[in-house]
Amino acid sequence: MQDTITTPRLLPEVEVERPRLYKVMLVNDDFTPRDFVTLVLKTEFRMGEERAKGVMMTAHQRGVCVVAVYTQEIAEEKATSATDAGRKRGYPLLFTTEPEE
Ligand code: TYC
Repeated sequence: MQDTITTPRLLPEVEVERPRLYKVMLVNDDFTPRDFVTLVLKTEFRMGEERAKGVMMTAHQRGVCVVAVYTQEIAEEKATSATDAGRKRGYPLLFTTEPEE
C-alpha cells in the first residue's frame, strides 16, 4: 500500500477587520421621570441600580451620556427598543446611536 503523502498547505492570509462599534446615547429631556429612565436602563441594558442612576444623572446634568457600545445592528435595536419603552408610557425619552471614532 502506498504511503499517503500530504503536502503542507499554507493558509491564505485573510484580512479580517473588526466591525465598527456604535455608541448608544441617552438624551436628556424635561419630562421623563428620573425613576423611569433608571428603570429602562436596568431592563433594556441590564444595568445595576447604581450604574443606571449614574448614567441617568450624567444625561440629566450634561444633556447626554454614553450608555453602552455594540455592533451597529445591536446598538440600533437596543436604542429603538429603549426609546419605544418610553413612548409606550407617553414619554419623550430618547436613545440615539453614533459610530465610535
Ligand atoms: N431630566 C429629567 C427630569 O428631571 C430626567 C431625565 C434624565 C430624563 C435623563 C431623560 O435622559 C434623561 N425628570
